[in-house]
Amino acid sequence: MISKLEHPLEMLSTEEISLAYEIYKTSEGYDEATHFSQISLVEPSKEFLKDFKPGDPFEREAKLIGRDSAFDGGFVATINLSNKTLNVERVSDSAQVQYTVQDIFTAMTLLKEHPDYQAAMKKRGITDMEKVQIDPWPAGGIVHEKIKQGHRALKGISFFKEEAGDNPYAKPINGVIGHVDLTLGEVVCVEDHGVDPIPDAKSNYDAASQKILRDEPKEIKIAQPDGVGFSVDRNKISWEGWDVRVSLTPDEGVVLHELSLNDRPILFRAAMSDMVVPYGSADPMHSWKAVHDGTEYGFGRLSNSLTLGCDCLGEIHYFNASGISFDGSVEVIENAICLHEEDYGIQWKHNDGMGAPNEVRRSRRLVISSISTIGNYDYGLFWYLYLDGTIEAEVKLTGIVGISAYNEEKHNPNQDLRISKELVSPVHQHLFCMRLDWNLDGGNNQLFESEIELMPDDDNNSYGMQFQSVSTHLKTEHEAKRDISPATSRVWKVVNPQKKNGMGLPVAYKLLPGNTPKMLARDDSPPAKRASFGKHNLWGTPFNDGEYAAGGANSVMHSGEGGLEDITSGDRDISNCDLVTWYTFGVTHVPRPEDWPVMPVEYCGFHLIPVGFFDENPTINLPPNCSSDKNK
Ligand SMILES: [Cu+2]
Repeated sequence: MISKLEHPLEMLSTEEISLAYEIYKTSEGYDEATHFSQISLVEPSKEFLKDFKPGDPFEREAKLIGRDSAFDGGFVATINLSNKTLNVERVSDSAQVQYTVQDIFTAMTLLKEHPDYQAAMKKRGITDMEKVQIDPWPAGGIVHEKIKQGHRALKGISFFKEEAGDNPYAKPINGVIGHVDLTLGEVVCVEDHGVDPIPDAKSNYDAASQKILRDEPKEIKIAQPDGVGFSVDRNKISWEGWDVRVSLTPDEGVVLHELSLNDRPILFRAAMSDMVVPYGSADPMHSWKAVHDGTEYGFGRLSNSLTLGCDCLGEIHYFNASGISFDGSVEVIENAICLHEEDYGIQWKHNDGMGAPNEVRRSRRLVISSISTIGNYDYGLFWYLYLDGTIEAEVKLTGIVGISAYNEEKHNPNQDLRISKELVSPVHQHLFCMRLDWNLDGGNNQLFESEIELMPDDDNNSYGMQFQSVSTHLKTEHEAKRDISPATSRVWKVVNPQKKNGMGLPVAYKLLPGNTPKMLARDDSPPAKRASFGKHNLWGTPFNDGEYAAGGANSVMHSGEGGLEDITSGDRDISNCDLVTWYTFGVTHVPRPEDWPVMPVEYCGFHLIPVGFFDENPTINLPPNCSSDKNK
């Protein structure tokens, strides 16, 4: 019996996940080797959702993904939870479904039991396998010669963990890479690039391991004695005119649905489609790395249970999210999404010295966030909604950088940066691709590029100091492949040509890029093929159901077909359409000593800002109370 749901975009409940598993167990393909990667809601069509009214009937469907004993890429089952039917599609052997937790443990166990691996450890003085931590990494992209086409694989690198609780990354075991064929259930090769000494220093990051702790800082208390400013109805949030529905999907993490302001739609759906972390080092422990953390391991699937006062501070509302474990049991991530309000300094101010009033208003923002831990790295995904109509997406990068024991003869100091006396960390990038499905003020949208150009020298511009803002309509998918240009103040505008503001001009939102690279690897390199979304910062496509995956569906062992480069290969018309923009942003990480033993948060992201969406400053009507007024 499924509890009553009120909206078709509510997250899958634990009961629905159990039911999906029960239905799948009756399918022909289900066997003793069946392991699940993930489960997600099949979201109803855009038309259905746009017409949906409270009380309308709706069906629920789940997509259940996993692998079994068949020698292909696994299965994708669509399960109708309302009428209990299912449809199973097999993934061809050119790709594999997402890694399961079982895959990870299988790789660790097989390697530790393998004589070649044990011999490689012994060469380094390690005989106690309990003290070895193996990190399995995706084996796609640069596939080892012993892994056959159509096989699922992982590459294991190792760390020496002297005592339980130690930071294993302080003691990387250089040289050894174990290749595990998960389809065969075998170790097919243990590469050994030579022995380097294992570092001595421990470099633990917990408080008890620090020689001196700072004095406890004075408490900052965030209290909202009158209650919070937002309201939550199941997974719908309302705040200061904003309405948005949130969910957490296994690949994307937090998803914003049907985002509107003052009942004017802005985004139909916004989510992180994929991400990639290409490494730039020649060190054999890293030279092959370009993991799609979001889709190979699951950005949402690996979300943390957030803690009050630590992960999130203030008056918090949490949303739980549920998924499936490899064995079919339900996994609940308690407090997976954090919702709260933050004071954000001043919204606007003017101090008039000539008799007009002195006025200042405070800003605040609504924060919707989650944090995912993928191996050594931790990523926060933060969405902020502001009082002035601004939407901000921010990724917070923290956790522990990739590591090798320093070897002066082997390491190029410009590729492998010294972060401690004994350790180097390779240069690498983190590139995130945010898919923004627009519904700006309802109806079709257009995409423009705006930037600044100098006016020509003439009698009107004799000092050569005049410039103007010029806009170019990006009419096709190829025209919309664009890169940032901070020197010309380049932004992109999404426009609704049918909806005019009080000046008779079409309403718009601009995408304001942050400082961001694009992919540095050569265009025909394995990472660039697999993560083609990294080749440009901006992409635009006409909405087409099924086009969600910037790196192609089922990215494990995949060479990249079906990603954004393929999606846009037909150069479709986007001149006036149901517009989707894809924005790739991130950081090129040149590790520094301050990143060790754990990285202080580094930030990247972008803003979406109204441009003529309103007729005046939409916060002019904020009441003038300052917090000190309340204390009088
Ligand atoms: Cu990094």
